[in-house]
Amino acid sequence: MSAEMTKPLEAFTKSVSGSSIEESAPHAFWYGLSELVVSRLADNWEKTRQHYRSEARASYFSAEFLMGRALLNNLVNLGMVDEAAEALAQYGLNLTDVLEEEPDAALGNGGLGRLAACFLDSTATLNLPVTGFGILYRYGLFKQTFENGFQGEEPDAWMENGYPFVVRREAEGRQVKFADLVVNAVPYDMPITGYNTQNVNTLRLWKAEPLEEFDYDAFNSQRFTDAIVERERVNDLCRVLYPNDSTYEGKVLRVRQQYFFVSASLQELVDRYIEAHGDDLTGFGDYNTIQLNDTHPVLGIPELMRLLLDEHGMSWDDAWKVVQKTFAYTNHTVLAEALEQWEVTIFQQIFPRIYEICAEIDRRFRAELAEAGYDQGKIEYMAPIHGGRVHMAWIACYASFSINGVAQIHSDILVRDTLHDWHDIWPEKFNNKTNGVTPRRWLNNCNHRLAALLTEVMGDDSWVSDLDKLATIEDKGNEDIYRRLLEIKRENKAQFSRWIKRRNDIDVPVDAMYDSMIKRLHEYKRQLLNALYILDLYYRLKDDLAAGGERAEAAKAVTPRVFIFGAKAAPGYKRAKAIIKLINEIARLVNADPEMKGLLTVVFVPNYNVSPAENIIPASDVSEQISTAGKEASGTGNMKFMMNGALTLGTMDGATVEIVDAVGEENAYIFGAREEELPELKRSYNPREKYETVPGLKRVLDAMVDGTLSDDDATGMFHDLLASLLDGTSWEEPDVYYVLGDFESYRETRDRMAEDYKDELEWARKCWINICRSGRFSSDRTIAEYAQDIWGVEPRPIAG
Ligand code: GPW
Repeated sequence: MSAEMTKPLEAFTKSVSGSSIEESAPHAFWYGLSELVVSRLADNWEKTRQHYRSEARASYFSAEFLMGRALLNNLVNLGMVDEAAEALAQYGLNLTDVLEEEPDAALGNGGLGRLAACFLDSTATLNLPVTGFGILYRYGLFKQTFENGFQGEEPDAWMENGYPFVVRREAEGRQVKFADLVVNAVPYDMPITGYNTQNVNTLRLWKAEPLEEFDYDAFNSQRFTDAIVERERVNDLCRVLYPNDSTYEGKVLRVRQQYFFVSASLQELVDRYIEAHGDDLTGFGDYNTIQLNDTHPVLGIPELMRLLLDEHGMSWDDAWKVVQKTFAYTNHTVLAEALEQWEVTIFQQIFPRIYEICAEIDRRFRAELAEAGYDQGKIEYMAPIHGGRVHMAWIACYASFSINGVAQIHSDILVRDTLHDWHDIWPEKFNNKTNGVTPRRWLNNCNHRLAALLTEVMGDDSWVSDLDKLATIEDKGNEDIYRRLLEIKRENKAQFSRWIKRRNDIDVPVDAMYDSMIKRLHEYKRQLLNALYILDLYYRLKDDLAAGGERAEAAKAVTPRVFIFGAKAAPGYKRAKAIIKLINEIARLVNADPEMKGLLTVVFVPNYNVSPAENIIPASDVSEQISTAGKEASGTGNMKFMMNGALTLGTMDGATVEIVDAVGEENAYIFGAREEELPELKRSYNPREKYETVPGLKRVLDAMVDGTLSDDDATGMFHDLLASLLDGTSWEEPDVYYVLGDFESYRETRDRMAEDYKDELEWARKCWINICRSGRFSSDRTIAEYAQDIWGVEPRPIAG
């Protein structure tokens, strides 16, 4: 252990005052260690910044970066884990406890934000000149609580007690101007380290601050409260992450946030270009690609036009050429409710110049299409501005040179349906980039037992930065390895069980099949289908036990199951909240039944986030990926489970299609209607008939409203849920997501899966195949494709 390590730690413990050393020690050590880590990477960070300065680069613009914790990942990347553990041991602390002190940086909602975080990790590991740009929200995604089974929300003031992994860069601030407000944009940089590489990339998060702490004129002229109000208006800008996943909310504050961070980022990119290449900006797009993470940063398009036209005197035609060389757009959903459309009046009020530019883009678009002979109806539909709204996706499609979906099936649906008019005109823009996840966080760091086994079998740890290498050890699978896999899974379950006991005082048995569904709560993801199965299984087991004899014996011999849920509902999404309450009620019913003890356990992990996922995934046997086919653009949790040796129970949707392609249908459990079958199936679909005729369905659906499961009367939320399945509403057909349509197929497949689990060696063999074939789902593969096909950037290692 080096003296260098102990010194800062000592300094930090000594600086703790007011509270007993035992209580404050883990947090103080977390803080001290984190500061030490940042100081150790500072030189390479600065070197990397300089090294990237004048060459081609890519910028990843995203309103969300769901980073999770930073310390362990950085300790691993800097080779400091043993050193840190030894130093802490001297003070009677263990590293795990210290790591648990770190708050999750939850500056994102779900898959889209987590994807951005995995991508940054890969850019550093691949030494690629890529920078992330986003917003430093003061409050991340809300903290979820359960009160009598209902979701409650609390603010997540994640930085309030200090956060060493962002560095304020005062001198690099910019101003962002709105019609009614001018604000300072101050960058806070987060270092992004890679595995086995020296490069340290940057995530730049902008914070809005008042131009001066106080408006002293207002202050001095006794308008004290005005001065405060103005200051708070500025602080409001970055105060909170909007908690909607895959739905847009047309709030002025949200559009301000979007403009704020893209304007600051673009000003910087333009200035940096001028520093390196002079003030003729016609070549800007040769050196810069900006990847738009969905439509949230699409205001960057008119903003770059504004900078080129108004601040740098370029002509429209030249400026537009630059824009069309610069932007690339990633679409992450085909759900209509997610497509951002802003009221024209909002734009006119808060940035009239941006509105003017959008109107000119719209005018030229219409002229261009009319010239090419398109009919007025089509032009009107595709126009950037129509029906009193600005359509962000249409601006993105028009201005970008690349448009990509996030899994093959999703990209195919974009071409065929969602964006088919654009594809007709500009087919060359379209491409697919199947998502990936970083194997550092999602295997090496969160599942060290499995990581050690893989390294042992391979003879080195090269798989950590080249996951395709796992394919080379597939044929080393044998009984010994399968037994060790089973033992690792068991230890991970024991660890999960201790973690959830400590965190939420929930008891979970270790010897059971762990079946997990962790993702945002959405009707299309169909947590409700999962819940209906569990309730149906419960009733079947109860019947069998009551029947006695052979039936009871068979019931006692079923595979013991632990059903794990983790999910946040958007605070305004009533049906999603009803489903959370329903699952909690089913959990209460099942867990309280003495006959079910050890057989069925239902756990809803509160406040699901990145670090809970790191505990759940390595312990899981079954990965629930059960969205209505065609609705989940990709999914990324599916890949994390696969890497950790869980088998997929899923529909043919998103990247699950490609997982099945990789492992073969015999090494996954696939059920339900296919995307291409659904339109026909739905034409003659009658959910009431399913309710009447599918054995068991009536019983579980009735339980929602006959008092068996209670929504505590006041709300009638379970009645609404049931009605959404059976009756629909004036604006929606019944059971839009085909929950009852897929129920039988789901039940049959899930029952079979539980039976198959009993043959543990055969099960483990399937797990091994899943692990060894997960290489293509590394975000390193995805990022290499973005770099090659879209960004035109090459690795630029600072060393060697
Ligand atoms: F609606 N996704 C998300 F497309 O997490 F913008 N939040 C979002 O707001 C959107 C998409 C948006 C998810 C997709 O639902 C998921 O299928 C995909 O794997 C993920 O983005 C990353 O591409």
